[in-house]
Amino acid sequence: MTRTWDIFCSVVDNFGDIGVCWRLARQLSSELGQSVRLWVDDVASFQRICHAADPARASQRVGGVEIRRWGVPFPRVALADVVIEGFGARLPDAYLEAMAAQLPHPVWINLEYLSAESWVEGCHGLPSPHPGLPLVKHFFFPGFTAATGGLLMESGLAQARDAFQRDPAAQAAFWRSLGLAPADGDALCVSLFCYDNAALPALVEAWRAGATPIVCVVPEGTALAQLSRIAGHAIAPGTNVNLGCLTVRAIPFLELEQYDRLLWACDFNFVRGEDSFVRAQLAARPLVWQAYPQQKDAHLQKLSAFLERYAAGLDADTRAVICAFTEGWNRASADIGRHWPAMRSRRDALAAHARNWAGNLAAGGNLAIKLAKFCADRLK
Ligand code: TRH
Repeated sequence: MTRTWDIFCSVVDNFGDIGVCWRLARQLSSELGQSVRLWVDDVASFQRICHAADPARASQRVGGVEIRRWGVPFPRVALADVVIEGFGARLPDAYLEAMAAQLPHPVWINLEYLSAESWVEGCHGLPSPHPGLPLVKHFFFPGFTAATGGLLMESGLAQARDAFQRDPAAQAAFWRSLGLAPADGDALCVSLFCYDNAALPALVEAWRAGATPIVCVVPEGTALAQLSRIAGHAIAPGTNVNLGCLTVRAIPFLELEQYDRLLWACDFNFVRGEDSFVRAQLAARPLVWQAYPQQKDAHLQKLSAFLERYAAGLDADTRAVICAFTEGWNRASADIGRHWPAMRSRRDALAAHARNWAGNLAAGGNLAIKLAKFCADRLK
């Protein structure tokens, strides 16, 4: 049954929140036939991941979704059947009051951040009554097990990925679309998307002085700015820089679909936050995750919980290698370069594991489908 949905997204400082909200909006609309309106307070950031969006327009349709600029004052609009606040984005007061006045009340969901921690299973789906209004919000947690909300995965994704990864011509066409030649056969191709990381200079040094060539493809942003500082000069998107065995290929920030292809095309992907982290897992290639840094190092707990799940299926030696490297990366270890050769030499085991892991991700469920069912049950 077609329902109306309002998804509210506040772009804090990065791209993860809008990346997730946009993916969800698109899938609800294109695959589940829902009528979706996405309210975003920063359409310019949205345009970076979706070029069809026009920041100058307060209202537009993109890919079947109505995109509305979320400004102040908030306009009077018809309420949706389902209201999603992305990651605790605070709903406009007028909208909230209208929700309380309307019967039946819309279903109200807070879409939470992803975590592999076990407490998520106990909190997924819990109700939270509003302190002053006759409204109940439900917490919907993405996650890796059937007792959570699952992960965002559009249908046909694995088939599209496999077709691309089997097709050297499609990969060459992708590299050409970025103005690049495919990396030489014996070079290891790595994509780099990270927060400012004090471990990066040591890793670059290990790559530079390594025994085998490495091509590091870096979209414009924090990582490229840090690499520029390490190189001692600005590295512009569209240019290459050679540092010993390392070639840095700077590229523009890509649209979501292109970024997926980059993840599919590389041998190792360094990713961060939430959405690139999930996409790298779905890319079925080895990954190194940098968790979004939180106060009191809370992110390190998230990291351990993920590594515990992710590395469980690996042999003991490879498990030790991926855990040591990823922990070093997240703890900004100046010693990270020492761990790289082991990662490099475990490439085949890590690649086989990444394929298995990607194949098993569906076991936790498809987030858009689970969310639609969760809401439909409450709208009955
Ligand atoms: O941008 P992020 O650091 O987002 C973070 C996290 O979501 C974090 O949980 C949140 O609290 C914080 O923002 C405010 O990393 P993330 O989650 O990987 O999102 C990046 C998005 O950008 C993702 O949707 C992929 C997309 N992307 C592109 O579309 N093109 C690119 O070239 C790159 C590098 C990324």
